Amino acid sequence: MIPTKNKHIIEWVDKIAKLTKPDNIIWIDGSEAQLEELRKEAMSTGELIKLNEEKLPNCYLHRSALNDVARVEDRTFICTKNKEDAGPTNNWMDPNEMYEKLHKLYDGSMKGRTMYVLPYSMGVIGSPFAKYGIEITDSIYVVVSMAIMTRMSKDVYDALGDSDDFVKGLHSKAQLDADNRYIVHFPEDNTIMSVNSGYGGNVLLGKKCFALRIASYLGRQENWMAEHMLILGVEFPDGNIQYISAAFPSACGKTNLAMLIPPKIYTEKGYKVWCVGDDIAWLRIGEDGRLWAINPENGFFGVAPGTNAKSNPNALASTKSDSIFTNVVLNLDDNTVWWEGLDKNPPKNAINWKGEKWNPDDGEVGANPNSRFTSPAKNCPCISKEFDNPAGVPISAIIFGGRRAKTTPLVYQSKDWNHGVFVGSIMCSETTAAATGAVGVVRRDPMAMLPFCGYNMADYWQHWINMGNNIKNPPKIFNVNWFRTDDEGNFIWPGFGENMRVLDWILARCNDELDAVESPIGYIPKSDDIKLEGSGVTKDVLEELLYVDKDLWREEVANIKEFYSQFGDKVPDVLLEELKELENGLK
Ligand code: GTP
Ligand code: SPV
Ligand code: MN
Repeated sequence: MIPTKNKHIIEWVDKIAKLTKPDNIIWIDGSEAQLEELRKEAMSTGELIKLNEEKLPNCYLHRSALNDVARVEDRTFICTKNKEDAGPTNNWMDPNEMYEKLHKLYDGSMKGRTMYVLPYSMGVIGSPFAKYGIEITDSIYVVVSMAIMTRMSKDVYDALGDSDDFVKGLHSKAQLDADNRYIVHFPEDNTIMSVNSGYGGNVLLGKKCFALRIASYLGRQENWMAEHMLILGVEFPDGNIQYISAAFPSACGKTNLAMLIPPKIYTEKGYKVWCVGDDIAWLRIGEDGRLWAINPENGFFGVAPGTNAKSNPNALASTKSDSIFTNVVLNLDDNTVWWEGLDKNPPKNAINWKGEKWNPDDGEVGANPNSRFTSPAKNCPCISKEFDNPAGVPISAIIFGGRRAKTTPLVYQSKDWNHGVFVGSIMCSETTAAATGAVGVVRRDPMAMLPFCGYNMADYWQHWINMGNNIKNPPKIFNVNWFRTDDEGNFIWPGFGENMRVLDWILARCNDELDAVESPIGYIPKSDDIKLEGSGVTKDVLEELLYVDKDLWREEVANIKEFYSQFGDKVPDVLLEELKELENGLK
């Protein structure tokens, strides 16, 4: 039975069914009974492998195709009528041409398969922040993952009523043909089309495709922001909680920071950190003139390698039930999972992410470097009590950050909002396994949104500036870098829980409790103001971490000019002035 009378949904599903020609259509209602039936079916085909019910209740392993393990940025498109609206950093094709091309790929792509229609909400259903989506897919993995990652429920139909204000997402695995893999956004039509992939970021359409690419486009029109940001709350000993959001590129530490456990010198005093979100923030100006944020997601799609009881115990705990693991090692002895960096005891009797017998002594990794866990946010021991608050949380500080061996200091503060936008616009980071292509290449990744901005990046900067003009009490903006290395390539800063020491300084600055040193790039901490007790970091090392090398920054300026130049005269004047000021300061 069709669970909605919304004619926009019914007509669209009908049209897609005629195109893709499934044997069968199942309308997903979000009920546990229906999900359990689908999991059973997926187990019978090997799409899901049931794990040890005692150790990992209701957990499953999934392996994606060998050539399909990460986002495909070179095959991701923003199709607006005008090419300029997509901008020089997005792939673009004329929408009509793209629709035609895609229709050929979807034609009959679900023959012999079942088509699932799933209603979901990004944000709490009914909240002023919430946006709704319908995803059509031929993958059970997508259905059961979306059930964790979003608020997937037939209640969305009630919330929508007769409205056509929902994002249409069409996904078909088709033949998983890498040469015809496309992840396409039509922001002017509220439509996403994904074909020939089965990997998370390409197919869980509520996440990057909707909550960032389409949502950033909507945010510009509706005066809000969709950002690649974690959200966390720092609770002070007196019980007061202040919230921070932070944008780091993929696999650069958002999940880890969002769930950090502070060092002893803080926990002893009663400090705690609460996680509101680990990947995406939607931000709106509140009636009180502050910026308020929600996490539109309902789960974590986290990087497995490196996650362990020491680096991120909260993430690890989140994976202990009701989770799906993708492309990790299967331990055949007890039917559990393993990945590099989990512990020092790789299983001897095991299957690697490729589905082959694997011996840890052979020198090859067992888990894919971009292997992931999909876990309900509710599982996280430090999930914020505001997680489901439809109003969100007020943001005191915004942090930008990247993976940078040199140049960028451990932390610095921008001079004001516009300078903060400049700091975000010049973000630079090494590429990681989260996307296909070379790893470790330094590239500009403004606001960690290079692969996720659904329109012209220069217009996006202008939108940030416009937002700032309308926020009476804006967050302070900072930049961090946990990844400075010594000459041997070792990380100098201990990172993870120790990052609390930097958050402490950041909030002290927000609360006007500390002075700072002015430098050409912004305010740098006085080295006495970062608490080092128990960190193993000496004051000398801290000073090295905070050092601004003017020669390197002069090279940086030259590179920023080149980066900006591709946007022509669209680069906001405000940013050009900030760039000039930086250049002058370095003379
Ligand atoms: P996406 O889910 O791809 O958006 O990634 P993310 O930004 O959430 O990154 P995540 O927290 O999963 O961390 C990615 C990798 O960086 C993991 O291997 C972590 O162990 C490592 N990492 C995270 N925080 C730190 C840190 O403070 N220092 C160091 N050295 N490594 C870190
Ligand atoms: C990222 O790559 O930033 C992720 C994982 O968070 S994915 O959902 O694949 O985009
Ligand atoms: Mn991410």
